[in-house]
Amino acid sequence: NMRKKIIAGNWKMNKTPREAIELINEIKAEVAGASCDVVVCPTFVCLSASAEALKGTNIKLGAQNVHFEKSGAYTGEIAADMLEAIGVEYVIIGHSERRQYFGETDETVNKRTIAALAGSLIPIVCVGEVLGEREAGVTREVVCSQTKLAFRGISADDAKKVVIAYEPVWAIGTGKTATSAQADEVCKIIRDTIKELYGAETAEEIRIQYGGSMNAANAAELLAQPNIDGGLIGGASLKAADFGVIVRHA
Ligand code: 3PY
Repeated sequence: NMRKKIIAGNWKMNKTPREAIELINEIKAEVAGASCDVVVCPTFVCLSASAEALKGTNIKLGAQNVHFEKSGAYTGEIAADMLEAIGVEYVIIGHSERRQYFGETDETVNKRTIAALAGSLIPIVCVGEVLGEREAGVTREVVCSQTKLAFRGISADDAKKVVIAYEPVWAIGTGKTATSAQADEVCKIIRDTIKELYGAETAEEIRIQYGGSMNAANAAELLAQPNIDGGLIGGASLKAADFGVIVRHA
């Protein structure tokens, strides 16, 4: 396929601005000349400093969330235009940690995705089943439904820009990884869902990452799967050398 791979680091709630700059300087050296898209997603308070540190590099900047309203009385929230104005190009939406701990629902994921696209940000929309759902054999139903709801009201032109991250929740921060066959199978299910919604061309173009304890040791095999177009990297994205290895495998 013609899809350009994309490796994004989800730094979660780690690093001060000073530490973010240090890590970016280490990562810069590791990923110079990468043939894939490379994105780092620090916390909101690190974004401005990170944007400065990333100038002139091949690394793009992403945020970890975005609010769906444009402005107003939403204490503590941040709008897409504000992110775009400081050099943010990507935004993670609906990460399982937000679904688990912060009341994120399929409906708010959809609203954030629409707002991100309206603000010229590329959404990285996370979907994935929890352990109980996998064990109950309903993984297909869960990810199909999450995908359909996330894309509700989004045009085919916009849909193509979206990156989907398949993150089996049982493999996040647990050290457990889906086997490459399991991961590819679900990424294929997601691609088929996009085909159902938007047709074969969009399904062929849209990029689907695997996320969930992807690391320097397992990245090569996961990234070699036909339906896996990259990775959303947790812990390993905080280690420049490991992140570099993953990027070189993409
Ligand atoms: C992980 O690998 O732990 C992730 O959550 C990536 O987003």
